[in-house]
Amino acid sequence: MTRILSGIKPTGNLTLGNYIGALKHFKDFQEQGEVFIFIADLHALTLPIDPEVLRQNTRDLAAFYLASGLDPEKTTIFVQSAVPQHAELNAILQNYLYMGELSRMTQFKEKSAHMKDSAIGLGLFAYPVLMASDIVLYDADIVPVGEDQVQHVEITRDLVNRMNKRYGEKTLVLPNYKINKVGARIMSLSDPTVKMSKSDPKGDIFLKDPVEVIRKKIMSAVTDSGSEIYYDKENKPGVSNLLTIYASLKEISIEEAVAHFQGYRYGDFKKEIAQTVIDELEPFQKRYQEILASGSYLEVLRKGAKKASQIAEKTLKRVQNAVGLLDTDE
Ligand code: ATP
Ligand code: LTN
Repeated sequence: MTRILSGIKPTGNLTLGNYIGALKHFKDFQEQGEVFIFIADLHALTLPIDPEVLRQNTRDLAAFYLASGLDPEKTTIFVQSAVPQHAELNAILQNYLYMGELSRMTQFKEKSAHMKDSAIGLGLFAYPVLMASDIVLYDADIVPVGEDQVQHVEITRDLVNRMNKRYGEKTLVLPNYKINKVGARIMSLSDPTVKMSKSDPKGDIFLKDPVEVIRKKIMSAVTDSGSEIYYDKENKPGVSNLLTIYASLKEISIEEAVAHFQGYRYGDFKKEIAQTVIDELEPFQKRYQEILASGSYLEVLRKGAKKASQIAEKTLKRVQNAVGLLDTDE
């Protein structure tokens, strides 16, 4: 059976970008294979974060996962740090990714650009090693992610090929990334040339924003000069971003979205986009509140970690064995 795995870092308030690029689609994979969705809390430590904030973000993300329609009977939902095999495999795999290739990672370059060397943690640099461990531990075939994470799946593939060449073809399973045709990169509403990002919020719509705040943010989104509505990422990044948001929520193509808005003025265009976002997020927020208040997510996470750990242990043993670590229980 196809294994599908993905995760989100509990680094901040989830944005509409996270929802469209990742969260919204996770549930669709439940019909296509065996799904593992986790909270990448160890990854959240790669940049400074307050302990209480991290804990609360983790609870929030668990509730968001469940509110998005993930069914714990079908999907294994868990917290990364609750499955110790992630860190154990990381300790082995860190020897097979190299300084040169890690220093070329776009995410590392972007996140460390304004930091002094003396403040950049090793975890930020070695981020792709832990991410590769997350993926290969479950023999994942498919990794659904937004565009910004493709490079990390590619370096995981390099690592898998390297390991398999050295230790035998069956050591690790080679994963493929999967990105959405529409909505893999939602841009900031105030500066549509930069990604909407939860750790660097500029013109973001947060999944927890009250609906009237969402409406205000969309109504004041940067549009472009001219008055026509068409898709042109280079020259009309603001309008193109709003069209992308609309198309991905309505699950239609960009062409269909453009056709729909023919003859609209910017004001009415934005009004309709705002209502579309609200129609999607309002019921989602209600489910999220209920789940959070009931605390039901805790049992889901406990069961998920138990199941994940059993599967992860098999892979870990296989790798320990392949690289030559002695198993004294043998
Ligand atoms: P951070 O700002 O902390 O790096 P982030 O907002 O980029 O966080 P991640 O936890 O890195 O969020 O990403 C979770 C998932 O959401 C990933 O699959 C990522 O590709 C996707 N994603 C993040 N931002 C966007 C965006 N603007 N558009 C589409 N998908 C996105
Ligand atoms: N790096 C990812 C989060 C993440 C992930 C993973 C995604 C950590 N491990 C494994 C898919 C598979 C991010 O920043 N979105």
